[in-house]
Amino acid sequence: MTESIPSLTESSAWKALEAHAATNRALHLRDLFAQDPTRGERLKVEAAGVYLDYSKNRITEETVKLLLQLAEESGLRSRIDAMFRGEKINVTEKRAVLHVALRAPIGDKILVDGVDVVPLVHGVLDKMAVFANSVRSGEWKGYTGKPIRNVINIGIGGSDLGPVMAYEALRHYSQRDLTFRFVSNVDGTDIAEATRDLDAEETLFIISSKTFTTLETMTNAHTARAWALETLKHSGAIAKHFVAVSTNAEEVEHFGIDTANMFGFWDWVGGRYSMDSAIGLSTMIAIGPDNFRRLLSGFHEMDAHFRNAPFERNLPVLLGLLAIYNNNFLGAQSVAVLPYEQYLKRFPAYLQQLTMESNGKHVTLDGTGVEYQTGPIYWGEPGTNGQHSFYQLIHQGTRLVPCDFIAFAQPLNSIGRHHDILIANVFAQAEALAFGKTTQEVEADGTPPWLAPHRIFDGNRPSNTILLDRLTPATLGKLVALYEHSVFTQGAIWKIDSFDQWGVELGKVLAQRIVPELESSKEENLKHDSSTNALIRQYRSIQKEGAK
Ligand code: G6Q
Repeated sequence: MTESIPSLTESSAWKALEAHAATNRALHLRDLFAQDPTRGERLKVEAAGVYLDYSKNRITEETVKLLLQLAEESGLRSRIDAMFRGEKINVTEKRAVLHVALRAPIGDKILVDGVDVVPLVHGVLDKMAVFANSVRSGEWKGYTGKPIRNVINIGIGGSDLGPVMAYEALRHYSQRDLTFRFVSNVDGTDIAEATRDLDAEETLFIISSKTFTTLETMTNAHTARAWALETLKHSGAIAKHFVAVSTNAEEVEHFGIDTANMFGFWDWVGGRYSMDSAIGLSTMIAIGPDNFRRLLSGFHEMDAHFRNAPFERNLPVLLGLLAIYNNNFLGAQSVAVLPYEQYLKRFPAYLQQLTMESNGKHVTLDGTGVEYQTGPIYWGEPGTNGQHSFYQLIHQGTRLVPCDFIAFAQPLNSIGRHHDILIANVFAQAEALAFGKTTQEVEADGTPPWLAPHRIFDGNRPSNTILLDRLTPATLGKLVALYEHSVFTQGAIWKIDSFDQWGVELGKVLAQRIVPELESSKEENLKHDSSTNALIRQYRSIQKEGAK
């Protein structure tokens, strides 16, 4: 039982923000910029090598003041301290939330139930480094004596999205003679395509699963084992071709993996917050232990900034507060994440889980239904591709879609004018969204009156621009931590548990019930609703036809 908590909507800051937003609705970014020529230089924060321009939001200094007041009144400061102290702030699962301990430097002390976890974290990192180096150097041999050339991570959700995003993001730094693949879906196509052109003698599987009981992962792991044994024949080969990342040693052993080749983590690491734990083993093999430590130091730099910087200069706090303003006071339902960096092509998918699994909640910590919108929908694609597909709706549609533009000043592949063109586009998009194109401007172009309405851009569409110097392991760590803590900030203000995920349970349970019904040839009484029953019958009859 958790004690009841005060209503957010009754707080004076919330009420003041409601009144403020009502009067501010008439403001246009064109006017805000015209009235204050230094706005773009002032409404920005630069810290930990990250430049956040938030001036193109529909806000004034009063808005920021009220949002900061909301943060104070919501007890954000004490929530941050509680997380860093290792308190069990994941109340429904009675767990500490300590992904920040995964990147704490040696010498820091973070206690969970009286035990300092920092040496444990570094112990696992060291073990990962030895293993990663032996695979990278070719010293680790497969069962038939060949070095490993292919690494396949099998995992799903938090045990997949972080590794695949980080691999893609840091591909520039990866050892190019190794092939990396990521299998997550229980759809057999995923594992079939991942293995079809590989030689089992040169392939290493990393079975990444915190619980080691997840249906999709275990189904894929067993298929991988059968695939490997088809070539390698002997069960003794498993020890050379399968390693595990898990918290469940018993199940790992049961699967047949030597626990000497198991890399552990802890129940205080949530799946979607685990890419920098042993779940990052594939990342470490790809980029090497030194780069992995640089990634961790980037995370840590943002952690320290989040913990120590005053809220008015605190990047994650501001990003979170702006998201709250757009969501709760301007009625925006989503946030578009638009990285202008091809290597970040999986970053929006990664953020979807981080943000939506964390903050897609309908009750507060004490179980009371919320009276306000919680987590917005995060979505996106890399620029400039998105400009030629869905940006139309962002510019001229009827919905308000706040955008987070992410860009790097220096390219990793410097080719001709590509980078200047890329960055010109990102700046231009934010400019176009904010300022639009007026009737006069359209008419001045010589547009005939009948066409003019179609060519007008209202503008006043909010965006943040996040600019970093260069995509490196360290800057990736900073970027991920920035969003992790922005999610934390929003969840703390909404008073929800950002660290549980009960919403994914029901479908899993129902699927377990339906599997045998699909496989059964008996016409037993199906006890679902009429729609589900009919779908099951239809599936069976198509299957039967196919089998003829
Ligand atoms: C993340 C979720 C979820 C989890 C997967 C995989 O926060 O808990 O996405 O990561 O369900 O779970 P396992 O790692 O236990 O296989």
